Amino acid sequence: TMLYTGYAQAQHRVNPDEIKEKMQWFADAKLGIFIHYGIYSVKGIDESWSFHNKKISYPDYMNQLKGFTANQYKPDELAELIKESGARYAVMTTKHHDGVALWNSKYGPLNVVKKTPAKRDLLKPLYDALRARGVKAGAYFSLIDWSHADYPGFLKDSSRYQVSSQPAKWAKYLTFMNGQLDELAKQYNPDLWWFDGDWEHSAEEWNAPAVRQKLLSYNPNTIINGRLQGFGDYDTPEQNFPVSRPNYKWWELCMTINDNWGYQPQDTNFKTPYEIISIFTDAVSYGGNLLLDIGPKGDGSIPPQEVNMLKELGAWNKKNGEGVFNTVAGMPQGHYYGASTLSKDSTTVYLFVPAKTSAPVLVKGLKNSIKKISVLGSDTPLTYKIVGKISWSAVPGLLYIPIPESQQDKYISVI
Ligand code: JFZ
Repeated sequence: TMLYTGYAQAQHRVNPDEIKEKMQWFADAKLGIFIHYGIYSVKGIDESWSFHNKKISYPDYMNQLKGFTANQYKPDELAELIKESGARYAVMTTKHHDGVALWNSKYGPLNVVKKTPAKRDLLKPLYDALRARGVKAGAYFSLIDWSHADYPGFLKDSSRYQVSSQPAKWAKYLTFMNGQLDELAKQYNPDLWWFDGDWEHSAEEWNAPAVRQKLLSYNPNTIINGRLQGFGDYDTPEQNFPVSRPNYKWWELCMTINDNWGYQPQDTNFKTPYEIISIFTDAVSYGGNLLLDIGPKGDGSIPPQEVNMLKELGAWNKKNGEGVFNTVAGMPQGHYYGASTLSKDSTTVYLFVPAKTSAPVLVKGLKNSIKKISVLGSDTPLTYKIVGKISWSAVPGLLYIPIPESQQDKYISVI
């Protein structure tokens, strides 16, 4: 029996050396906000999966189109909230597995402009508002489209066909899908593409290398997530937190604030700010990013608990962000029993210390001399003690740092 879980690292078919430059903003960004917004938020049910899993009939699911007003959808306020959280990029669901596009696609009738009372493009104003604030704009796009007549149907339906048995039908689907990708690329020029649903078909069936090439031809600096059957730029260990440092250079943990991606009123299992900040700093200490999800209500307003979470995160980042943004992964395990990061020039170590820590923090195996130890947000230097230093040896000894409670953060202090 295993006492621990890992996560399966995706196969990577892109040479990291060739994408290093364009990946720099992503490596420095650390925090992104994921937005799952779609007609599923009208009834507050599972995005797409509810009809796929037959919890609701397909017609009843699509009836939500009629109730999708987006009349409280305020892209400027949303972008402001995202900016305030400290996030440097946001990823918006342009189309989920249900096939409902959030822009006025000329490919097929199923979009919120043509089919809902919202009657307008929901992407453009958000992307503009984000960019106006220096926040990168990402597009989530589901490769799967369970509403399209040429797609091999719902997973559980007997109508599902094999691509190899109906190549012409599949080719029609790919034309449609690529048409939508062209529209998104031309109209919004995403800084990042967040593909989803690649598991239903192989790289060959998706034509994944061609999709990648096409998007890069529109924008050579665009970043593509890992869910393109290995033809993406970074890894995505969803919900499962990696217990050791992933060996692919760039990765992003995506996570919900409660237990669902989209808005669901009965789900009140919200993580606490402490939990989110510890997950966030843990990810950063392993060299990764956190993509934290919010699910606007059907009318577009953001649930108050999520607004509050983003504000708490923002306040924490304002005070402690020096230890997070533009840093690199911290010390290998064994030096310190917790998360740490390093400044890019390797002159500063940042230690993350949970609130109300009464025992002195212990750091082992430091090589360099110490200039100063302090808590972010406080000017008073901390006193510390070196134990076990042998005068004639290069072994640096143990460093003990007591942290007065008066100087501690209410969630996680950065030393
Ligand atoms: C997918 C979607 O099906 C889901 O609705 C949501 O949009 C989420 C962000 O992405 O779900 C997944 C995809 C991959 C894993 C788990 C759920 N995974 O790799 O563990």
